Amino acid sequence: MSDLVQSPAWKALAAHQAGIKKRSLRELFCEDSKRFDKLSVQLDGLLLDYSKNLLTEETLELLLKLVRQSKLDDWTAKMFGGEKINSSEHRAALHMALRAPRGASMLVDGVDIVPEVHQVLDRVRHFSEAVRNGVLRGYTGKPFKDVVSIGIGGSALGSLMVTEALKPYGNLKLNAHFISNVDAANLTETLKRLDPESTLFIISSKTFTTLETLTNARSARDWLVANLGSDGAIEKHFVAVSANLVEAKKFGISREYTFELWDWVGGRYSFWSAMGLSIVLYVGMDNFERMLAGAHAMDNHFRETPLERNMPVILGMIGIWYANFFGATTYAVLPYDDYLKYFPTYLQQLEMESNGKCVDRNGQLVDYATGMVLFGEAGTNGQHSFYQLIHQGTQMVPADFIVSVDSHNAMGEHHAILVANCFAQAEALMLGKTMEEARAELVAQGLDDGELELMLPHKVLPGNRPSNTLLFDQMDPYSMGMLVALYEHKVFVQSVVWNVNPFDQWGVELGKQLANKLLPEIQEGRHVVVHDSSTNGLINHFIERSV
Ligand code: G6Q
Repeated sequence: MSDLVQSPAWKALAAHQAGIKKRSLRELFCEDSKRFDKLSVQLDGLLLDYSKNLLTEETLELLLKLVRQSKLDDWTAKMFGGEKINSSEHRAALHMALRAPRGASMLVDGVDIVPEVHQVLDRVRHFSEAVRNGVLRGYTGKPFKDVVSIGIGGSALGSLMVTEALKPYGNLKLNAHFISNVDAANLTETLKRLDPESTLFIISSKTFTTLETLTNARSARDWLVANLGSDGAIEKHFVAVSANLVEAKKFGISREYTFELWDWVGGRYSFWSAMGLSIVLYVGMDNFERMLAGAHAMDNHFRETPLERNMPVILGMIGIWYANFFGATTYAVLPYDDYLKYFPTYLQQLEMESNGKCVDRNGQLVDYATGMVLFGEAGTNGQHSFYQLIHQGTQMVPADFIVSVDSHNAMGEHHAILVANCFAQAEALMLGKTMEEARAELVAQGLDDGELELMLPHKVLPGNRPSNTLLFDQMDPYSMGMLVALYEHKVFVQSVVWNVNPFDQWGVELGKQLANKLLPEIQEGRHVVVHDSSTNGLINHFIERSV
């Protein structure tokens, strides 16, 4: 058994859970009229209500013991101090430097990296303003109207998610498009509607070797050259964001149009850098800087606030409570904000790629869960599909609700209805509907006794389904920065307790290796026997059937 599972803090939580699971949230709220005041915390226009969780103050104390035993403070100091805590890749994880204000100092190998970060941000400002103002134009002299970002995974999801989230701040003269999938449908359907003369491509790839990205980038380059009739157009229409300046240059992108990235930034933590160029082009550098300021405020909160009032620590501990002590395997993120429709997709990578590990930092197999499968959808849409299982299914699915006080679109009753649904769902999950309540409802509907008894079990909702609610004043760029940094640090807190490295992703690398190996077999079209019978069978069937 692992040290973690044998530790007194873990055992105390396991014993405590046996008592808590017999309690109901209804009871917990009845017993303490101040529960909301005690179990909520605020920061810069963000309220985190975690009172609708199956926990008491004693639970939190025990969880805090677990966090303290993991030496979170030391790990946080190591991370902010630029130590190479991404041990399997021998790298620091200093995404916080990307949002550190000018004049701050953060060191990697004794070198202050904040000035470099600001040098690149200054270039991003200069470049984006020139594009937005029509000073930088395409090969034929037309201003840019469409920006197509080509990248995948960590080099795409953040920019896609934020560009959508900050649409109310978007430039109406520039359209943002994102191409990730190597399926030609993605590129073809996008290019169909675009004018090559006014289209700018951003090739976002830290390594500049990712098969999907390079395949899409080459096809986009072919399309541009075919339409504009000259290779000379490439350097006016292609921008690179990469740590691999050599490959970007070989592709034909000029140094002036290349923005660098560093090895101390992981892909899924990188959109705060030039990797967010498409965001900047769309919402402008001032708004991007407000987002960085929001993230920096969350960094400071995480570093400086006592653990018991620390938002990322609270969210992290609650996730651990359900994953490790209630056996929850699935977790829902439910933004009641249509602009946040890609937030669950973004978080899937952040949480599942970071902590989806089965060995600990020492290479030992773990004997405890290291995360939950995350899914979600903008409210109220999800209410009409998968919420049913969360209300009445057989498993616990803890949820995070996200909503704002103000709407960007003051239109009739829409926002009041949206917010009412959000609060009502969280309440209904918590309270459920008792047998007595269900019976009273059916009686009021005039059902006869026989029918009533048949209907009754279906109408009961067990309740006791936990959730957090994040209530923002407004989803502006600053809030956006806080929201993402909150989850980044939450994931870090959990990784420390679980003793896993949240900054590597060897499973992703495997995909990259395997596809490169199998591709020639598909392309050469010769009968194969080297794989298992299923893979051989699929390849051979494909080859036989393809024209
Ligand atoms: C993120 C992962 C992964 C990566 C992509 C794209 O943390 O490492 O999602 O971002 O595979 O990689 P490149 O940026 O190198 O193309």
